[in-house]
Amino acid sequence: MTITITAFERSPDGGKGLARDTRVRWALEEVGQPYRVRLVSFSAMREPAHLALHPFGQIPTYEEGDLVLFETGAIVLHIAERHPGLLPTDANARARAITWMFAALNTVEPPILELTIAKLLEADKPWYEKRLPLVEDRVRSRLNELSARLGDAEWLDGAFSAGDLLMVSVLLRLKPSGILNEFPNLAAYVARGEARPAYKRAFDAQLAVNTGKPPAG
Ligand code: GTB
Repeated sequence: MTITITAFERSPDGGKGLARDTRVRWALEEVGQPYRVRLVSFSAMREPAHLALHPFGQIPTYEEGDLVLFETGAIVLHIAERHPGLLPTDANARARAITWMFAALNTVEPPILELTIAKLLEADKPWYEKRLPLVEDRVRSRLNELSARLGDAEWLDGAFSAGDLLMVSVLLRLKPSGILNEFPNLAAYVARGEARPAYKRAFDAQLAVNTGKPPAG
């Protein structure tokens, strides 16, 4: 059955792979499932046709026959449950990998998002300079804990899983801040994720949309 996802017609990051369709593309590339991409403009996202797919008028969405999904975490979990490659077969290891998916989205991403939003929307506010170090320290505190848990392991719990896919995706948002480099094992972990052929294919595909140039190779 054909899989169709939605992505920004023009991503605000110009193709740095930070919009959440990259996470879904990456998951589909990891499991080797072909997919189509329907590009949507900001105005089309508010239209009834898109709101029928996504109640909050956002991307990404996922369509497969009669099934329509929104929320990146749910989409990646669906892909991982339907196709081998992103979740272990052992029940306990599978449950732990899913735990890492939730940890990435519910525990690690919120302070990172707060930092992104502060830099994007609050830089002209009188209290910005005073607040920024507090927000950055909340990120550092989470990274410190994550770094301690990862140690010198390659991935969070055994083989690469959907938990790593989401954790790497979340940490990638920190690259421009330089904070990631304060944690060499996390920086290396992110680099390992970015080096995966499936990630490269996903990244190149979303970059091609945003630059108008076809993916290399
Ligand atoms: N919880 C939802 C999910 O995980 O799927 C959140 C989805 C979401 O935030 N979608 C964003 C969106 O559609 C795009 S990814 N925004 C438009 C709107 O809400 O009207 C967030 C995003 C956008 C842009 C960048 N960037 O340019 O760097 C990074 C991340």
